[in-house]
Amino acid sequence: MIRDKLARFALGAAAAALALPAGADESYPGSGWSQLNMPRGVTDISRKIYDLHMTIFWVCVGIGVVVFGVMIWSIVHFRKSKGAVADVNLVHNTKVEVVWTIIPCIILIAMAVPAARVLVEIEDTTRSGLTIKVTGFQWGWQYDYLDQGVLYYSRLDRASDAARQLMSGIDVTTVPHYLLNVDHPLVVPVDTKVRLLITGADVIHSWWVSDFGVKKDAIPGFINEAWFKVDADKPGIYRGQCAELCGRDHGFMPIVVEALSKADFETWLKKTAAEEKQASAAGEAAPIAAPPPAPAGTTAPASTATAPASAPAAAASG
Ligand SMILES: [Cu+2]
Repeated sequence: MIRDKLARFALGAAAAALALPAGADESYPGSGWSQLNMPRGVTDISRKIYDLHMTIFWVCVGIGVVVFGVMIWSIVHFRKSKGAVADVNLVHNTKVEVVWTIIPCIILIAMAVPAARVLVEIEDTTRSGLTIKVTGFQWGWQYDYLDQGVLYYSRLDRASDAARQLMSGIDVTTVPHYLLNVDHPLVVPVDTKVRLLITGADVIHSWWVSDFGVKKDAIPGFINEAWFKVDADKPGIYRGQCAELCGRDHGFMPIVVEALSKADFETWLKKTAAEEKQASAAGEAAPIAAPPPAPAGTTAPASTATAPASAPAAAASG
């Protein structure tokens, strides 16, 4: 019975994977078989990381084929039934030992050189055009455009939040981008080096958008740096998630980044800054800067109740 069910599930999954060629769904560029691998992404760094990953993957495949090939060939050819007798005198062979030390050393150095080059580039946050402070909290993100006076929260969108509640009765397949959508995405310009200053307000989170090749821990008391520069011809919406188990609602704090053309970004920035200024002059929190409300239909535990209070405090001190 269970075996039947499993077989049907496996068949269904295989059929689904085959039916979905890469890029079938605009919103999920990595559908189908390509989901088994990391994406090439939309930044220069993400492509370098991908190429490095593939180079080292094929080196590993080559080593695997050679090592297992020799092993299997030896087992088959020198088996007891063929009259093979163990050589009990061979305990040491300097030549072989030198070879099997030098060859792996050369392979390791050959892999370390390009890897180090990409790592250095990943860490180089100099000459950025825009700096945004990213604060992870239980359970959402706060984006602070340090030089532009724009600050707001980004949380799981209301439709996903309503559908995820126990016995909500909502078919989650009808919710667009279920659990991968937010109310206010991070908005950035394309073709601009965006530097992120990443920290945490309560526990450790991790800001991860694989299309940018960025995954950085958000640690309370520390500022981690990361950067990305979206290709000039790739404005669009990119999705990610918190990648550090951070508590009860870890699975419900997605990341959405909207990459706009430079002109559109300037328009958005001016409009948002003006809205926030107006709201603070009127003595009220700007609609998109309001602290996140407790999720509807849940009894908030102590940690949820303190999260909105600690997040603005962290912002004020930053
Ligand atoms: Cu988190």
